[in-house]
Amino acid sequence: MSTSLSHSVLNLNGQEDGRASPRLQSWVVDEATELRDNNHERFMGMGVLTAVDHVNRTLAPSLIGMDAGDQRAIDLTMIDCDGTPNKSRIGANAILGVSMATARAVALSQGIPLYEYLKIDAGYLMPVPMMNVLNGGVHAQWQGADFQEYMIVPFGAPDFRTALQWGAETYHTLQILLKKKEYPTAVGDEGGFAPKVASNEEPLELITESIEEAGYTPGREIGISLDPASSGFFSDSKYELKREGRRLDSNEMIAYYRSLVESYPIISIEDGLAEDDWKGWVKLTNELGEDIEIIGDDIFVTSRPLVQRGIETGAANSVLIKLNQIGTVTETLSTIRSARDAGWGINISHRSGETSDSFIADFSIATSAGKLKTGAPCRGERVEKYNQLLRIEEELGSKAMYAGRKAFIR
Ligand code: 2PG
Ligand code: MG
Repeated sequence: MSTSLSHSVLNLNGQEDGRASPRLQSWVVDEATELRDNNHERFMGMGVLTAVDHVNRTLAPSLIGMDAGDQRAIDLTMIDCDGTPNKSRIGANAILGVSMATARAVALSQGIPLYEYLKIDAGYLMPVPMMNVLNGGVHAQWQGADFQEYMIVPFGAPDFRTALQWGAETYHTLQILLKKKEYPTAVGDEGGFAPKVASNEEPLELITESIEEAGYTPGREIGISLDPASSGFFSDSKYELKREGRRLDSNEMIAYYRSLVESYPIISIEDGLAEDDWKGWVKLTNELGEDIEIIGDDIFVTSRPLVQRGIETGAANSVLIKLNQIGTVTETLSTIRSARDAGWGINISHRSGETSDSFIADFSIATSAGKLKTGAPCRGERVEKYNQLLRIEEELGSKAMYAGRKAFIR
């Protein structure tokens, strides 16, 4: 019989014996460091030979001989080897690579799927795809909307494959609509279109129209999720909406979001306020948290203590989970557990810079997250995650359950 990861996951979260690892508890601070060579002779400084060297010369000697099935011990050993709060010495890219490869290797050696090996509870919940069909902000070189991501969320579909179909149809309907309006349909970093819209509201109109045009009901079958990534346009305590020629404070931003939520089928807003604007987040959650999910990405950076602070202060009701923000599988699971215990929503996420690795597709099922944000149905590195979910759903057959609307806590 295959073993699963559950025992070590429970331990790492301190749920069984009531104690969290002090080593895990003490790590807070910033996003984990992605170590680059900084040698401008190669790849404009972005090479990773140092990180690779750390895998071979520092991590390997410490890990060889350990039980690969004890993910927690493997990850804690690497955390100790690094010795910094944000993995800046060895590099989170080195550490996470080993952490994920370890899980994959054990799954392979046991002859079980990765999602099965990583599974932390019963059942197989297929995630609702959150598909970023219109890109703005830095992902569109600040040429389009100020808001970074406009996602369609086909939660009303009966299963994942149908959800993907609805999403792909809506995406291509949007393309036709943009062409009609003489917008270029070149895509941004996450495969969504990146038109030079006149306001941050215009994409919402375009997307709602596309959902209807594709034959679906906005708000009942397909919702909209926003990631304004507002830290990117926050300065001197103001949110600068260049596209609209306005500078708003937190309260005005919240009022703006309220008006958008009342006019469009928005079901969640991620990073509606900046990562340093904690007071604003509490107000935002008080104001809108009963109606929609208020998701924290930059503010929590997948760090358990920061999520804990968010829970205690009521700064959000949902968290975005990115493995490479924190740097090990163990710590990521620990953060998920804390958020889930507090009744928060869980959103597993890709990065704008991605590879075709599909670990997060399996991970979303293993953690019963119910939602996976991984871009438009376009560009190989995004589509591969969706393809992996199709394969898994097919393999699971009647055991697969589509998370649908209940993936959303609101
Ligand atoms: C985000 C992500 C992914 P990035 O802000 O949520 O969509 O983007 O990887 O650029 O942080
Ligand atoms: Mg984000």
